[in-house]
Amino acid sequence: MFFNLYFLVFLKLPGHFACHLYGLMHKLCLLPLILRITHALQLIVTLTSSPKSVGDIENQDLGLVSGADALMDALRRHGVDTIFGYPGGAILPIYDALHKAESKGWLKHILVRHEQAGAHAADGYARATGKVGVCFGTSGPGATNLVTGIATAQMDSVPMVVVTGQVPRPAIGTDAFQEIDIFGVTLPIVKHSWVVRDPADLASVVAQAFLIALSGRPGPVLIDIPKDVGQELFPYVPVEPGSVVPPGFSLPNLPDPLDITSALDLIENAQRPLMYVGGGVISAGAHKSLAAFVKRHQLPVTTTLMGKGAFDECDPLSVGMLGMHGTAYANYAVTECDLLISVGARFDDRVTGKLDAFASKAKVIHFEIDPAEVGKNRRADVVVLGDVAIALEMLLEFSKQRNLHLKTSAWLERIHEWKQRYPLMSPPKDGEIYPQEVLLAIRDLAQGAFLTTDVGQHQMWAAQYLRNAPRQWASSSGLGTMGYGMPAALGVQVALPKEKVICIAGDASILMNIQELGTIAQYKLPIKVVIVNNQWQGMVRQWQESFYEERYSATDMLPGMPDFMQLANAFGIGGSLITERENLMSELEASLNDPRPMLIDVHVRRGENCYPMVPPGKSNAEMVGIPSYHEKSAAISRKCNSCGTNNAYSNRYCPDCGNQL
Ligand SMILES: Cc1ncc(C[n+]2csc(CCOP(=O)(O)OP(=O)(O)O)c2C)c(N)n1
Ligand SMILES: [Mg+2]
Repeated sequence: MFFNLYFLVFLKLPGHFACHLYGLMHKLCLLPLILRITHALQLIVTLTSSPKSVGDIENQDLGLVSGADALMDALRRHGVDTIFGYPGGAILPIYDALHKAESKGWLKHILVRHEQAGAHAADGYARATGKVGVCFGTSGPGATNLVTGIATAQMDSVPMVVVTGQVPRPAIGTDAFQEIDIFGVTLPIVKHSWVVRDPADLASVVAQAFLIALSGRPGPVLIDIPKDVGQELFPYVPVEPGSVVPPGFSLPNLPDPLDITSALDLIENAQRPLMYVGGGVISAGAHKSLAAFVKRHQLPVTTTLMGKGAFDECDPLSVGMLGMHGTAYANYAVTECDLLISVGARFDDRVTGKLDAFASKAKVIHFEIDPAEVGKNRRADVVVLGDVAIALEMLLEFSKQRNLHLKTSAWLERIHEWKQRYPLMSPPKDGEIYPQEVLLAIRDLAQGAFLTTDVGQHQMWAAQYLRNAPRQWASSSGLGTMGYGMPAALGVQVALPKEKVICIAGDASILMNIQELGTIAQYKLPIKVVIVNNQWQGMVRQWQESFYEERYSATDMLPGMPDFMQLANAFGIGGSLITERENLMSELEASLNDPRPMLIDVHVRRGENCYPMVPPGKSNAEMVGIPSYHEKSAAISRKCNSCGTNNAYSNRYCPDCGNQL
């Protein structure tokens, strides 16, 4: 058993360096000693922490400061540059301090039009940057409006600090105006939470909040601050980031070399290994180590919806996304593999389908940071607990030392055949605009863009057809929150003003946070919102068609569908309506390149279904909606100029190397 090394993780050393250092210390038996010293140093820092100069607060010789001013100082010390929020009575003292902080240029506040959107914006900011997203809301309805955003972040392990105003301390428990026990309401959906009853605790709570939100498996934390705590003057003592270690808190252990060795034993003996990669690889910044390992050993890689971008989907080793709407070849690969190497993924039911049929021929290695995930859905033969970036570096180093040579070519050839036989559907080239075509057009026109999505068929098509780098994809995966896409895009664009940000929206989802067009207009955020408009709650309609004998209960969005162009106009942003196939490319190109915020409404074929699909309760191999081999083989006729493989004629992109045909 090994000990935590706070300093390695805090310093975020490059994985290979940490790995060597770790090995060396291990050899010299220095680990326990160093641990004790760092622990002691941390305690000393905590107790004697002398404030660094930030803004005016220190210049007042740490005289009396309001709780709200102390909060601003503490946030600033933790590198916060942007807060998304909405004010109200109980949070007024904090907004007053924010006003001062903003005028000094410490922080920027983005006024969203609904607290839920503020939480999603903070979430988008965090996913795109890897930093903690911060949002504010007032007590009562402001706080309850945040709940969906907090749950969305919790399900997808997104680091967030949520600050809510609360009624004054004497009023707590009296059913006071706008009193809600938001601490109680959110208990199951936060990583940790506090009600701050003494302003003197604020600095320490903020330090703990950031530490907890970011460390280990990231997640949202909540700080509930009664109004009078924000108002009270007290002798403020600033606390430096990372200098307060909450009771019972420990950073994840470093991966155990013995587990890495056991993992390599399994990998060495596998005939048909498959890497199964989730969002943990992105949040750990482990994508480079992953690529180095899989390329050296020629391992095929499938990614989850959260893991999209963790491995280059244009690489021949990629088999794309697996699961309910994954590629046929990923689902066949996971069905046939004899070793599944899971990295930062959690065997979610949308991935596994029928659990006992999932990778049923395979042994499992589980690289995981959160002990609670181990064995939760699928028993693993080898578990490597700890930071996956360090674990993958160790895996690579150990495999080099062992001179490991895997023979995966026959297995890769088999996967290659599946890719050729069962590529993703290619939309016809005439008639109505197919929704898939919209995504293919965006792929052509906006390479390198940051992408966010709403929830539904368009989300799955976006996952299937679009390509992105790590942190360039934000989609509510675990909770599946309609209305996530546009506010998340807003958060991404605020964080990265120079980047192209595109929200792929559904016509039903977009209406759930449509008011954010106002925020986009106010801050002139040049986001492009593309509505894949099938005038249905398409995904639910598909289920009704497939499993409820076409009884379309409450899913038709045509009645009451707004004129999105008039809406864009009313909010003062650009609009573009695309209804004809001939105009799709040219109008989309013009709109995506327009410097203004744009609402782009593309009318697509109404009843199109999203395939492949693993029906509920079925195994991944039982997916429906893939063309038969016979149909496909008749059409194989185009050679890819880049990698030379034969392709179905209708393919726009080579499923093998990702190049345009
Ligand atoms: C807040 C919320 N309510 C309900 C659902 C259930 N749901 C999942 S997809 C979907 C339809 C989405 O329709 P749209 O946004 O038009 O996307 P499409 O499937 O048509 O592409 C619904 C209602 C959900 N995921 N989130
Ligand atoms: Mg729709």
